Amino acid sequence: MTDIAPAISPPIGIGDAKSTNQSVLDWVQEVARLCGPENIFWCDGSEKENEYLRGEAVRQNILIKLNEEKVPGSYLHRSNPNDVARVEQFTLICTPTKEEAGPTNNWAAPDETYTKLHRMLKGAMRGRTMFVIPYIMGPPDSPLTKVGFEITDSIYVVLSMRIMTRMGVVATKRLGNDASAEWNRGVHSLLDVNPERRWICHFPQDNTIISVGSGYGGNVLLSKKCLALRIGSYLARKQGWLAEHMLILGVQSPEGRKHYVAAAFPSACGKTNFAMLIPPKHFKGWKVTTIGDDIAWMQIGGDGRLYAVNPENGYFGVVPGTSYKSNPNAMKSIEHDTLYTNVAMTNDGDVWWEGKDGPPPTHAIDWKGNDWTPDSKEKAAHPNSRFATPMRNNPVLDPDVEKGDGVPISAIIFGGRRSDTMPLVFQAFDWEHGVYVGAMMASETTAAATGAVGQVRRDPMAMLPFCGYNMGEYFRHWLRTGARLKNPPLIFHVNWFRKSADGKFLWPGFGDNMRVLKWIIDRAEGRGGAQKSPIGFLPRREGLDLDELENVSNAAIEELLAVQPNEWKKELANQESLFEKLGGDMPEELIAQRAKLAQRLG
Ligand code: OXD
Ligand code: MN
Repeated sequence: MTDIAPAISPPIGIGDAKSTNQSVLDWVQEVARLCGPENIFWCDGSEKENEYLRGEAVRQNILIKLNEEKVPGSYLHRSNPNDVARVEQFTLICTPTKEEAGPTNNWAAPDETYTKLHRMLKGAMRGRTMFVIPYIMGPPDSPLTKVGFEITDSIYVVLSMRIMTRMGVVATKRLGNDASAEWNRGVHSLLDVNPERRWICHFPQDNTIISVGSGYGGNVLLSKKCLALRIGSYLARKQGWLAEHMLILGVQSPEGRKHYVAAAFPSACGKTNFAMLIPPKHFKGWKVTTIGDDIAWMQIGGDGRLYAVNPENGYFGVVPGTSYKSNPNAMKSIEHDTLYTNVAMTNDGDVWWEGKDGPPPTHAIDWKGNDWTPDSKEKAAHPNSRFATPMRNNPVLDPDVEKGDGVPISAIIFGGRRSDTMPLVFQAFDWEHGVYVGAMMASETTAAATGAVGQVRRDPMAMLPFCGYNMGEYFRHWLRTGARLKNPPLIFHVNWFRKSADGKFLWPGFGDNMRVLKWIIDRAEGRGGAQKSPIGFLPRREGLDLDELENVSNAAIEELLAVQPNEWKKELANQESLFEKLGGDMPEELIAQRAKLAQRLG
């Protein structure tokens, strides 16, 4: 399968939705002059356009149409095997000074970087079509919503952006004709999909992104990690709101009381699963609904509470491990109208991956396009294979997902993948302590980014790869936001991944996480007991509803809730790496929080 394709020649009425905003026209012309495409395709986001582009993508061998009966309206894309994940080492924040990007980001000087990128882009789209994608992030009538334009030479990007964003006319309307209006400029070119010429560059001051040399979603759907998080976090600090790597879910009690929570977990740590959780049988009448599975934009409402919107329009989730057992709502969401990347295909044109329900097929074509059988040494689906599916496919989509003002957040949850140290759940004493807890988040790395898997790394608020400015300033922004909140959400930390001494997970996770969520909601309602510990408030065993929880012994629960002083002393020492890295950028408040924790641990 190929990523790079020759220019297409759309019929009249397709690809001609030229912008009427002069600043967009000028920019498109400038990029076209540089990249030299054969033609320019202005997207309008219509169904007619979508059909046409999907047809072209199949014809050009960029997509394979899957079995219409098994997975209606769905397609498979195979990326270049050298291009299967985000590339954090080639992701740059280009601010005028290195200090603005801060010590946790890769910094490069804007002028030099523009020059380098322009050199790479010169003539890069020769013989190709240059697509112009107008899109918005956020519900159409939200004050938080941002307009973006992405230029790309990849049909796969256009088709993915149509799922992941509100694209086309809705965006050109929102922007209007004001040439001075704020909008994000995104330029993407596959170049020759060469890891040596792969750069994902952000210019926060210019509200500009340039991504070259990759076709992988997280690097090239510029709406997502690039705009909604990296540029978004920069704008959020400037404009007084929060752009976070968080899912947003609604949880309703049998009596009809509803709460929303936002939760930050690092990539591939179960955000999508948590956002679509199905409560166990014992929780009859409880209902969990999804606002978003990856990104939250949050602002302070008139009542002093924090309100969140999901800027996205679809889910770009990790496929392997998804099953009717682990996440039935995700399975229902991806049964139709889904764009798959790097999964395996069965003989009858269905999709397959490790961890899917039922036995493996006796033969399939693996993610690289090779024959595969259960005896093959290689995985059939890449560990970071993905689905892109419209959020409207989700059977538990929250009815308020389009609410422009957002939904009120009762609790914020931080969490990582930790084999030890971190108990199942604890509550921070207050906002400032909660910011410290979030700032000290750590997690074992996953396949979502290139590099070693399974190593514990500090990932503050799950934003290490996504914070578009100095992390110390980001913590300060969080501290300041707390001071502005009359009714701040409570802050919690969870860990679904703690293991016993013999390496087995102590907690079943998935639907049973409802038991932890219930305690969190109880706390938010001012009910629900807790015991004070050195690290925060912990549930007492009887404070967690564990009825009908199978195969988890009392000893396991005790282990799950334990705070081991020796592990915590190690944790405190490990935190030093982040304090050292941030040096003078680390806010005083967090230095003091760490000292207080050390004191409490004795
Ligand atoms: C994602 C990621 O794709 O965090 O959401 O990598
Ligand atoms: Mn993510």
